[in-house]
Amino acid sequence: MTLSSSPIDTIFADYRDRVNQSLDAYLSPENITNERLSAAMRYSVLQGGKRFRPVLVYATGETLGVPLHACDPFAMAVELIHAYSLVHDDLPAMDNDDLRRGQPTCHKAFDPATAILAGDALQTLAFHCISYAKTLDLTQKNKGIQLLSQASGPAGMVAGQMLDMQSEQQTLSLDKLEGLHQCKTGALIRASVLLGGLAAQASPKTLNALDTYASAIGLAFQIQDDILDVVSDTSTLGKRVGADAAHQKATYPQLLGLQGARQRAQHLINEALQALELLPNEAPYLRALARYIVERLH
Ligand code: GRG
Repeated sequence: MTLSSSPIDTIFADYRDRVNQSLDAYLSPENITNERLSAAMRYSVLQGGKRFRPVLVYATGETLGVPLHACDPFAMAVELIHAYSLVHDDLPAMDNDDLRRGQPTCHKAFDPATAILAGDALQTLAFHCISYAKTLDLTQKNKGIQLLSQASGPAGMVAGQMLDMQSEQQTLSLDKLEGLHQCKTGALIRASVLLGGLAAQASPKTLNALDTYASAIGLAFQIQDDILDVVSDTSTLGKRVGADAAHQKATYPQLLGLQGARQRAQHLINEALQALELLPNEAPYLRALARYIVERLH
């Protein structure tokens, strides 16, 4: 892979193909005996998606010189958690969305009860896939499970989702909105980078730098998502068509204006790029991913 000549989608196509193949095999109908559950799980994971979180795992691992196969279980696990969160987030009791990635949401294509169970099963498999990994030692498995459960559970994504629901129809302060998004979106993005560091058995100094990088890009990702919701018709079509009018949420553009939100995202990306200076090499893939966050159009 060369960075100078390729757009970001091409650069990271290898990583995306790799995780797609692993997920396809892992979710093979032979491994999941209930046909309807298997179909709903495969539908929710294998139909599109940028694979941004697995790409972060691989890019971090490769930056630190670890073979990609050592990153596979973590790359799969973060995507499984992400997929579960989207299935549950789309449910009538939450965001009540009809479309996801341009297709009917899982509860529309199947039914809400099946979507709940598919999400539950995807979440369980994320931890299963780390604990059974042949490429990780016991310490890596244990730390990986700790990192992922913290990021996705009541100290991370689930708490963020709860705060998000509680904040509907309210004007939040910027501090509160950032705290909410650090949990809801940022925690899993941060964990993806740190899991790449764990696969590479990175030093505490390197993990610290990765943490600063990852926390900054996690928040910038959400700010850009809010910006895209305002400026891009396709983003709106993909995510908000079925959303209930009552589910109006605070966003960065609302609080800071479009220009202010863009500036905040760029500031965070600069902070992330600066943190990478502490790594043992120039980390071109991680730099490219940070820039991609504020340049992406979907
Ligand atoms: C249900 C516990 C629970 C949590 C849900 C992440 C989340 C929490 C909800 C998603 C709501 C949302 C659209 C947030 C904006 C940022 C975000 C996570 C966008 C979707 O991620 P992408 O852009 O999606 O990586 P793809 O489709 O590319 O995988």
